[in-house]
Amino acid sequence: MAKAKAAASRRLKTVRKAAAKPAPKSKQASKPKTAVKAKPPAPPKSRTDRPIQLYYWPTPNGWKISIMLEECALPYVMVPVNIGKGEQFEPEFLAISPNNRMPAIVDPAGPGGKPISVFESGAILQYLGRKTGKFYPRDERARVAVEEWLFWQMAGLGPMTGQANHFLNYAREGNDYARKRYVDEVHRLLGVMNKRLASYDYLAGDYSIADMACWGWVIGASRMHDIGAEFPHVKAWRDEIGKRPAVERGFALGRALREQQNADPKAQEEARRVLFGQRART
Ligand SMILES: N[C@@H](CCC(=O)N[C@@H](CS)C(=O)NCC(=O)O)C(=O)O
Repeated sequence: MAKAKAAASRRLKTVRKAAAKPAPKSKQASKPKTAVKAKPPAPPKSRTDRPIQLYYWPTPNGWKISIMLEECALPYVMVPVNIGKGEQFEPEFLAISPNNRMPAIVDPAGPGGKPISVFESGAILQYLGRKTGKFYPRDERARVAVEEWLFWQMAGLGPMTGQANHFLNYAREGNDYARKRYVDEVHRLLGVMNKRLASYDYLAGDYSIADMACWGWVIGASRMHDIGAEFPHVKAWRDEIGKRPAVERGFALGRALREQQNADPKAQEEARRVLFGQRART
């Protein structure tokens, strides 16, 4: 894992160097003064030569992007960011994700063929959707529908389920009010989703980045509420999406890393110290 990270960090440095110093045009155009035997031009690099780097840990926010990359069959390499060990605070990572949160990506073949980094899972999904033309329609009405449900996830379902999980699993003592507030809010949101899915197969009509954004969070919310009994349309949607081969692969990415950490009480203790009680760092 450390090796993969070091290699990715080297790649990132190279990528930045290339981005910072484009070859001057005059140099690109210059011709050798003396006649030399012309070499055949190098073949154009295939997309697999320049995979997207996915900075990732297996959580609902990370799965959104591994699922989208799998759905689009985009070549990528996963760079583990062990958030339980504080790797999200490493300067190399903060340079691409200043909020010290994963996921983030570096696409060496960004706009104009130059590298670009993107943080925030919603922005990454939109970027990949625009790049590939998949799961993010161009038609304005269809796009607005996707964005409504994408932002609904980013501002509602994700944060509320995250808070509910915190108070259910990590801060039980004396927090009845907070626990009820967030668990209720997740219940309300599942109700909104259930109504929508009673009339539509997917949140925005067709399967889209909005569904990919919500799916992992519904997996988490399913541990809080009996969705089979109360929200049958959400359950049917969850189960159907879960059977998609790309979703299975994206969901499985890095699972062993997390299981390893969960099985180690010392690592869990360290993760709590790193993840909870964060304040601004100078
Ligand atoms: N709004 C961000 C949230 C990302 C986020 O909260 N990631 C968590 C894991 S799910 C993380 O990196 N936590 C590290 C930390 O708390 O220091 C996004 O959607 O990308």
